[in-house]
Amino acid sequence: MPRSPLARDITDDEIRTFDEDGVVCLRGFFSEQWIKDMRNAAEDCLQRPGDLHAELASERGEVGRFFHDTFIWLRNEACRRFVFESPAAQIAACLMQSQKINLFFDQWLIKEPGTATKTPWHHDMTYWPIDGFQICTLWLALDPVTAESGAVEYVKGSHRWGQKFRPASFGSGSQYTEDIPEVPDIDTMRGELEIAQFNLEPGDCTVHHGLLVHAAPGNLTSSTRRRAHTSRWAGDDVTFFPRDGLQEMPPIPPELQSGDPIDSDLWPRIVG
Ligand SMILES: O=C(O)CCC(=O)C(=O)O
Repeated sequence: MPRSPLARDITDDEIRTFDEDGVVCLRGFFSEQWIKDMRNAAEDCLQRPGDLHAELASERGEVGRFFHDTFIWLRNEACRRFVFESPAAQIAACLMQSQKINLFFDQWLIKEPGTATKTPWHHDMTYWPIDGFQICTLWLALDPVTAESGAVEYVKGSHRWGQKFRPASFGSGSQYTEDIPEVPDIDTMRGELEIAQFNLEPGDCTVHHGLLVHAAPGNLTSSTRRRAHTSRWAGDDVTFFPRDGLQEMPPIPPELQSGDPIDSDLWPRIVG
């Protein structure tokens, strides 16, 4: 399938920022047409959620709606086109300096106005049955995003702490059982850390590393929706690493063995 060319080259500065800080904000790479198509896809999925969706505010007994769903590309045509044809995979390849890129999965993280639910401090890698360092998430804003409406906060440089933390549940689940330390109490450490948070316009995105510690406030006081589509991308060094007590996923292709590259129908190669 044809992929949209990048609106401009990713600069050396942006590659360095992603490498050193673990997060970079990129503006203007996604056209108005992508925003329109993905907004329509969001409405479709909010009305017809998939088997892996969750209503996280309700699960926590909190006000508002925090909608989460994953592997949407498998059933929604616009999301399928987005992961195969939008600039997202190419951006991931450039930032991670990777020859090949596999889609790991895509996800909605939608916080409607009046939602109290915060996203807990966590990093992504330990939720997933993979190993390696070249893994990132592209978080695409479909609405204007501010601290008030739930802009994600990122602890700069935490992807290089050399530590893996036990996943924190976004809802009421308790499936995360891996015997590794919990994320430290970042809120009490704010004075010692550098924390990045970006105001975004629709079509802007952030790209963060799979080991970067991050969290997000609720969307309690703004009157703006916070519809985000995330796509998770794996590079050259990522291999299959199954463990117990991880994020729920569709059935994993039986041919994959621990230590294999993840190329498969579930995790298709998009670049390279
Ligand atoms: O959007 C959020 O609330 C959290 C984002 C996040 O955890 C992620 O993209 O990995």
